Amino acid sequence: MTDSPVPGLLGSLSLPAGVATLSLSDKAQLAAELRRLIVTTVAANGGHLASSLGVIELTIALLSVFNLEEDKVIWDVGHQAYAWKILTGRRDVFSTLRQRGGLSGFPNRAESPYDQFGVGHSSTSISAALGMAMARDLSPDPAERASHVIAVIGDGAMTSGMAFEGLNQAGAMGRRLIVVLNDNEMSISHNVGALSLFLSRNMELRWARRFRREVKAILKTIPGIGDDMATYIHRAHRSLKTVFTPGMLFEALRFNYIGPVDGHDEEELERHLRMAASIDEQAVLLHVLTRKGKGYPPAEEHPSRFHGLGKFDAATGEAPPRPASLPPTWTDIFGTALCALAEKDPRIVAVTAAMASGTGTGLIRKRFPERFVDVGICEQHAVTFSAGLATRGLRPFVALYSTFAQRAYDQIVHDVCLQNLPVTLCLDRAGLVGEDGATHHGAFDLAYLGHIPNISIVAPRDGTELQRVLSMAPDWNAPLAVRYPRGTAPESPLVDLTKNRPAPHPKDKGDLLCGDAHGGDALIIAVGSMVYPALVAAEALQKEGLNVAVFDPWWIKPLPGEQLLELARNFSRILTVEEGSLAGGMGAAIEEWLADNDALRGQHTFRRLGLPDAFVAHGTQAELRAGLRLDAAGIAASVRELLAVAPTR
Ligand SMILES: Cc1ncc(C[n+]2csc(CCOP(=O)(O)OP(=O)(O)O)c2C)c(N)n1
Repeated sequence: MTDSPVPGLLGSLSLPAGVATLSLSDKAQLAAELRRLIVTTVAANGGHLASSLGVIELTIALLSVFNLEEDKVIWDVGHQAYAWKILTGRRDVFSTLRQRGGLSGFPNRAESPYDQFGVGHSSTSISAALGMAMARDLSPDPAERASHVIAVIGDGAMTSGMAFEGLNQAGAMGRRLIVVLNDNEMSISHNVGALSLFLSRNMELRWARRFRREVKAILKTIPGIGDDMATYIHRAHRSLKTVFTPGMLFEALRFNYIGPVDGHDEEELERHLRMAASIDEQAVLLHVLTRKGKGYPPAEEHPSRFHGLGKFDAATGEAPPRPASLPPTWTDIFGTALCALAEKDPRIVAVTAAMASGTGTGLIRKRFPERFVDVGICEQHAVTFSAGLATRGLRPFVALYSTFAQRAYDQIVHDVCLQNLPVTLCLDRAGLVGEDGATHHGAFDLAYLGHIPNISIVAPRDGTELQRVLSMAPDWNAPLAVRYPRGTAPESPLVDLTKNRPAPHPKDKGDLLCGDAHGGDALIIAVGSMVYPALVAAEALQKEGLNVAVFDPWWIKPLPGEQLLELARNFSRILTVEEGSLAGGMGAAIEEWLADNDALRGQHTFRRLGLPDAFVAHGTQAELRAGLRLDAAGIAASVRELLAVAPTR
């Protein structure tokens, strides 16, 4: 017996080893208890629900068949690993999921020795597992050499080029490796692309179906033999369906294919996992069919809504109503604005990488399906595909989360910027995203874009400015990046962009939002999400008798250089504030610009607020921002400190 706060069989087990000792009926009870614990925890904390519910039996089977002290399980993306966390030593602290100081929402090597590989971004599992398999084979330790390496990857994650790069090498290397393909026919939304058609449970080659229909129609017109021939064609088509199986694809890649197996039948799963483990000297792909949201009716019914969500009522599945007074989110404003612009401009195409709802491009998909493309979890391809569109006169808007666009760095450099193509990168979730944590913060986009020639970068301070920059984008004949954070946007009256296009913002000019350009006690240069907190800070400081100006450069690249030089002449205390990495960020660029122009002199004190040279963990956005002084109180405190420092230069 344990003294776990978790009731039932789950609470009484000694984990992880106890799972393998259970009978099948006990495992069914364990699965039910896991589902309950996961639903109630996610209802209280928010998180990824439907995917985790879909792999409960698979998780129990992995723990039953493999010896986790030796064998290594690598989860792809890791958003589905909640049962894994509970069963591998984190049951009693599972209530802290995604909370500051609590469990991470993803597998994390620092959190548990059973989390063999840190994840959050998709499609890394096969490559990482293959690396581990090679290391195992080189090991002098016989126990290690006998161990198994198992990658568990979803059908959505399998659409990424990186997964195929791993498969390609794994097939050729001929190492012992198990890839479990968790096929629930869903990415966040329905899965896309030719692979998903290939894996489809009702797989029927579309060309074969059309061929049958058309040939049959012709044959029926031939008197005498037509009917017999039509029956023959019908039979031939049925046999085609059995010949073309998903296994063919993987066998062509020199994998041993097993399946498909019912991923909710514990006994079958364990039998097939054992079979997979018994195959030597060849990589095995075990194809498992699961249902996203399994066992929780609201999630089974709405798997996309329950993919990742905030708090909700566990009994009903209903989320608390959104207060009417809450301003729209940045994502909503982006989606609405892009749709309105597309209405007027037939060159506009929206491209996203499996994130239609997350990026707000679902709207344009509905309204102009022919000008919406979901490429699957393929950020690199999304960018180069957009570059191709741009060469032919179209105006692609690539909507990606800042963190996932990291994948496409070379495509942005080589395919977009080097050719100076008019692709607009729309980087959602730029800055601290909150509970998803270190893997998901949009910390680096200013640093990874800022040094690329030809690109312009804007971080609008509110919804009005977001609509302004988006309105400018179709006529911007060069690469443009727009970054905006997760959450609601301040001061965001929606403009009907089909009727009124806001005036373009002048090039090389920023906005002095408060204070006097001729001087004062201090100057705050804040951008994007940090502008409004800076204004609140300035107001508070004003009440203390301090005269603090706030400048929004509007353009992060190219910076409004002349204006900055003039401001530096008039202010000796300067604080820059941005929600992005300090290294390579806006503050660094401003400091370089001023230094290169001999504008920082002995009397200057220059300080930067932003994200440190460390990965920021999870917590609410407000907690994380406050912890890094990226809120009004922190900015005001930093200005006070700035004023207390004697000039150093
Ligand atoms: C590089 C990257 N792009 C986008 C995402 C966002 N994302 C998280 S899970 C997911 C869908 C994964 O689908 P699948 O692998 O089939 O797993 P399922 O949720 O269906 O179990 C996506 C697109 C990500 N994590 N990483």
